[in-house]
Amino acid sequence: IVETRLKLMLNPKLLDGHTAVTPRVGIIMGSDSDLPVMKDAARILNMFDIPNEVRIVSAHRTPDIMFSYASSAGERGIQVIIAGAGGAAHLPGMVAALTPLPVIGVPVRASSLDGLDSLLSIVQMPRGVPVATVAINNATNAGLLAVRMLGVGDADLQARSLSLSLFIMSQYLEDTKNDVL
Ligand code: RP5
Repeated sequence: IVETRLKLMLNPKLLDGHTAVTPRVGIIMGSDSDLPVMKDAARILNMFDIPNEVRIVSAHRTPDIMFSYASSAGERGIQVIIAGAGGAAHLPGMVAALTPLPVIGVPVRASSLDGLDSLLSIVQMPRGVPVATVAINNATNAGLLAVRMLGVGDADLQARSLSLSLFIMSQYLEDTKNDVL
């Protein structure tokens, strides 16, 4: 595990789906243990061919990297940041304090408190530093919200993102049909 973590930190591009294109969305997370949850955001963006990058950036373990990532993201062409973290989940809020870009926070269920700690750490931001918080472990919604942000002024992207939302909801209704009958 340690070797994999080191490899990802030294070669962050190993995580990317689109390496040749300028990413429009940055998907960051406090640990590679958040990846199984956070990959859903990348999956949604990839469905729309929206270039994205995935990085491990920890507010606590690598504060310098977090600072330079957040303060340079806009200059590099990033338009939306999706930040996931668990436990004392300070990453989305600290990033939002360093960039004018919209930040979407994903509370990751990582500890014995079942994700409530992550949710409260991310959602209870002070006035003036906005973070759009999605449900615990719901990186799919973070991806969809990023698509909707990028879709402002882009009717085609708006129509496609609505279709995908409707499709996901219809799947959910299908999956839960037996629970209500
Ligand atoms: C947070 O602590 C991370 O975002 C992760 O959700 C949690 C546990 O991290 P690891 O100990 O698995 O690296 O900073």
